[in-house]
Amino acid sequence: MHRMLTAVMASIALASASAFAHGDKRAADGRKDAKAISVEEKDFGREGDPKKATRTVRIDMSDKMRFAPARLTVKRGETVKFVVRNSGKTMHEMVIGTMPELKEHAELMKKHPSMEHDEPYMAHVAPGKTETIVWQFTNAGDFNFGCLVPGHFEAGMVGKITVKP
Ligand SMILES: [Cu+2]
Repeated sequence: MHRMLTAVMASIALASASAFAHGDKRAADGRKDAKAISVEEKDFGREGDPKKATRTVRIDMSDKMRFAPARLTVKRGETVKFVVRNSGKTMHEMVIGTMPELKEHAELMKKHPSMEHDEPYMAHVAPGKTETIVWQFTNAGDFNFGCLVPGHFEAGMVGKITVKP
């Protein structure tokens, strides 16, 4: 996969982080939407087609280190458009995943705080800004989302998504 090449080169500098080589999906002009929808399948689903989003969920992130709402329930197969707003004064991010993945990733972020990564299941949101994630939940189960800015996850910036069969 050619788009992995830059990530592979970057991971030479971050050899210990190679398991987390994040592909840069942005086009040369920086537009995230210039790329096709990823077909990569995760336990917690896959990138959704914005045209097929059946539901919009607004998530607020604050300097109280909380997501609001922090819990939601979706149906298996549902494509959700998350509109993620940062109402705080520091950087926050929403990263969807399984709890073990998020914990591992949070540890990695502490070691490499400036690590750049961009995947369809994450939104890095500057203060006062709003970003979107479109995600299709293809498996039933309990999943999570967290802010992996160093210290935030540990401070309780974590949420739960229940996917019903
Ligand atoms: Cu945060």
